[in-house]
Amino acid sequence: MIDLYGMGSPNVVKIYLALEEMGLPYKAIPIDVFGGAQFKAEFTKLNPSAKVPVIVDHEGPGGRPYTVFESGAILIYLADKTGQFLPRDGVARYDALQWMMVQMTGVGPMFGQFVHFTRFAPKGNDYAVDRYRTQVRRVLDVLEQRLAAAPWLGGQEYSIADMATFPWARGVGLFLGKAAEQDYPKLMSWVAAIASRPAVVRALAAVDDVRSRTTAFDKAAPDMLDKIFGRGAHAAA
Ligand SMILES: N[C@@H](CCC(=O)N[C@@H](CS)C(=O)NCC(=O)O)C(=O)O
Repeated sequence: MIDLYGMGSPNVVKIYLALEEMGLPYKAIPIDVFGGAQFKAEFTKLNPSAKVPVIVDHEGPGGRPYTVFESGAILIYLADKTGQFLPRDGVARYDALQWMMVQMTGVGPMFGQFVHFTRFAPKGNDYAVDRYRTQVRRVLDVLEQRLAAAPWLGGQEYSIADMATFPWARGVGLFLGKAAEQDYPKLMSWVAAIASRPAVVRALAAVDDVRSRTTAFDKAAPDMLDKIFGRGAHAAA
């Protein structure tokens, strides 16, 4: 049994996708991030960086419980544990890993900052909004070109690179406006193909459930948002 600590954010959605695709039994343990649960000692014992997702695999290496944090590390761990969705060796393994790293270092951070500055920053911060919109567009162009050359990000097979990237890519219309989807036809058909997988349908239903059990971002207390975003009384000197 695997415990999944999380809420409904894209980094956590990746892990729901992997657990459902791999057929691993798991228990979802809601962490109320917008209520500040990630800062409690019982959680930082699991992840000193105070972020979700985290998994605890009760049948880890050597048959002992093992804790993994960082969504990319969790995806590799689960793929290696089950022998699924990441080739064991050869160039196919590194193709999938490098495309997964494009998500970890490009798609996730750039979308994350774009959403932060459009949704949470005081109005008028045009420099940051323009910078991160441009970076989001740049990395989406890279994905579009990749998917013109190969059916899946890693190449010929659906892999953890696709699972990592789907949670933000499906939000292109939501975050950039519906018309933006027309700029990425290959990416949008890839999103549709993934969304129709039975494991993905199950995963997204489980995500809806955890969302209903955690505080929504627009219901967070103002001081908690300041703490999470490191601003106001919580800004570093
Ligand atoms: N690089 C980390 C990022 C994790 C992350 O940023 N998690 C967010 C939710 S998506 C979080 O827990 N935020 C709480 C906070 O910043 O206090 C990963 O890929 O797992």
